Amino acid sequence: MTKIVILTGAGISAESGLGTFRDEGGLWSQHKIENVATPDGFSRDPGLVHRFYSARRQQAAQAVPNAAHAALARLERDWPGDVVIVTQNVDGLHEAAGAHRVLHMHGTLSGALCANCQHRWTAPPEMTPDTTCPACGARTARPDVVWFGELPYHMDEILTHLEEADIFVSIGTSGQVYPAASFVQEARMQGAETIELNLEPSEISDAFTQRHYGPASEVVPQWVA
Ligand code: BJW
Repeated sequence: MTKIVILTGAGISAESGLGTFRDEGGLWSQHKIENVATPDGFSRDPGLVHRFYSARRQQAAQAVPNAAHAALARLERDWPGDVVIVTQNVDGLHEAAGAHRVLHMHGTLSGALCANCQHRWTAPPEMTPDTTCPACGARTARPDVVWFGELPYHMDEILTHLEEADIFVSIGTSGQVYPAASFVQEARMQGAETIELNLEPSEISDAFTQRHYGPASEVVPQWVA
């Protein structure tokens, strides 16, 4: 049974209207990473960080999956072997398209996490520094996402999937953020075929044995077909 492990990044959701990070006009050209995507930035100005994530949460709630998300959900349903999607994305578009085996390594916009007692709950559309934790009552609610310097979620499970992968596919990610950027090497070490599907060659495109470039809504359905 052939096992396919798929890594997705912001590029797969770009055609659903959600901005990428590092493309021209992307989120990191409008906001300083150290202010909105680090624990220190949150400590300095939680209001700014909550505004950044509340706006993205509301935007993601309006977004609909595109043909690339739909193709992966179809692959998961129809493939006779195993298909696992590891996403760096915090939107819920893979699930909205019908995928079930999705590991959100950088968390989700729909989640809230208490920095005091680690309780998790569904985030309201808008959070502020006054949002209280329903478990401990502290005003220490934060988005349940993974910032720089924090350990991504599901790492043990992801590494096991990579060890078992026959095919590793990377879709819509710039290959600039670790540990996701090293997954292709992990998969290669196990002898997997490695495929990059992206708008353009990424920072790590040389590591892939097959490469196809173009918008995800075109190259992903073509690859799945
Ligand atoms: C299209 C398209 C279309 C456009 N169709 N394609 C020095 C060396 C090595 C590592 C480090 C280092 N210093 C620090 C580190 C570690 C650090 C890191 O990687 N830093 C780098 C900047 C160097 N990493 C961490 O801190 C991570 N934790 C960690 O390492 O813990 C230690 C550890 C881990 C494991 C084992 C043991 C120990 C945590 C990283 C957290 C990243 N968080 C963010 C924010 C999440 C919440 C949120 O969404 O706000 O995650 S940052 C941001 O980048 C977000 C993304 O998931 C992530 C990756 O971005 P992505 O998805 O690749 O987007 P872009 O914009 O970069 O690229 C889009 C791509 O799509 C482009 O290629 C386009 O061409 C393409 N595209 N339109 C197809 N239509």
